[in-house]
Amino acid sequence: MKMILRWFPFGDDSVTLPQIRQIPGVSGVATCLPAVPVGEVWPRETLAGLKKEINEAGLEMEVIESVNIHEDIKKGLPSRDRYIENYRQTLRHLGEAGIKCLCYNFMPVMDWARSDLAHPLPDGSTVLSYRHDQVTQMNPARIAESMASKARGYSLPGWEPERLSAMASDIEFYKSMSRDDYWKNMKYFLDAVVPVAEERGINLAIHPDDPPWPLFDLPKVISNVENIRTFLDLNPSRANGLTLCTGSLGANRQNDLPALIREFAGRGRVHFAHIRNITYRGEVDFDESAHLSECGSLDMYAIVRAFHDSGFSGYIRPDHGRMIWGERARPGYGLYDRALGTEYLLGLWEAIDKGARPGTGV
Ligand code: DNO
Repeated sequence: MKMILRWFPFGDDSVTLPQIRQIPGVSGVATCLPAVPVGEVWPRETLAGLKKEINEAGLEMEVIESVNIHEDIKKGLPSRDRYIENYRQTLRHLGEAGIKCLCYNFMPVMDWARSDLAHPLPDGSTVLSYRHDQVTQMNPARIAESMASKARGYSLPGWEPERLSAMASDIEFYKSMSRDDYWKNMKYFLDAVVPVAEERGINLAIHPDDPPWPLFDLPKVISNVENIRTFLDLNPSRANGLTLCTGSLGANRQNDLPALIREFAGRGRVHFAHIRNITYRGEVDFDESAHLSECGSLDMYAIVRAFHDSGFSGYIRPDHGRMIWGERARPGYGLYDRALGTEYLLGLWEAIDKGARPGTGV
């Protein structure tokens, strides 16, 4: 297992590489090239320059989060082949840059959604929160506006400005598409990119839908044990795997996270873990919370233990943290609470690991 932190390059992050280097137990970062328009090839020179910068700071660049997928691929339009070819070329460049794991998502129109990016908690911190009625009462453009207004000037991953203008018409488009066709488009994409990923030694790790239920009637397909099984069977290669995000999948109370982890990590199909806690505020409402079990509704010990017992050897990152101690950062991605979360997760891991090996435990 390797512990990493998400980091945004080219000055679009309040957190610096030297700061990340000082978090005990963190070996590298998950990063991206935010300036490349969705669908275009990621240039090998830019990747090489970024790798050099990260390596010189004493950290590894083995994970990318994310190379977003052009909407034409999800829609199955004839133009998809050009974008898929670009994706294949990007994978080759990522391989040359030493990337081992690529996190991406196949959510239509929008990535994650929240109703508030600075919801106050009783301890004086703020967190991302989700109130289903508020989200569904807004149209996507209003959600985007409201999220951007609380983003403190940082870009919001997955809410790139170029996607926003087409949102309303894209939502209309998907109304006429069956779930079956959506799966077919996913398989078409996977069958084209998985062989290149295999050849370049990259594990693909799809991120679950966040929240894990349909919004605006859009198809949502990576949200529970059944549809994840279906997804993995679309292309049986080990390189076709998952980012197991406990906060996303955990938002649906029906999802038994430890069981899910044991099944999919046990099959060697989880390559990346996003570990965070949430507090249920209703059937489909939640606040994000500090990582500690007692701060939220998820049992973090059971989660980390399920990863450990499954022989998980991929990457883990603490996921969104609270905004604490007066920090001003991209919502969810400050330094302080993610550093606290990292140490807590590493502490759980060490205790479980030593307990599991006779003679080294308590
Ligand atoms: C939100 C993140 C997502 C994730 C993408 C992967 O904070 O978890 O934006 O990076 O879904 O493509």
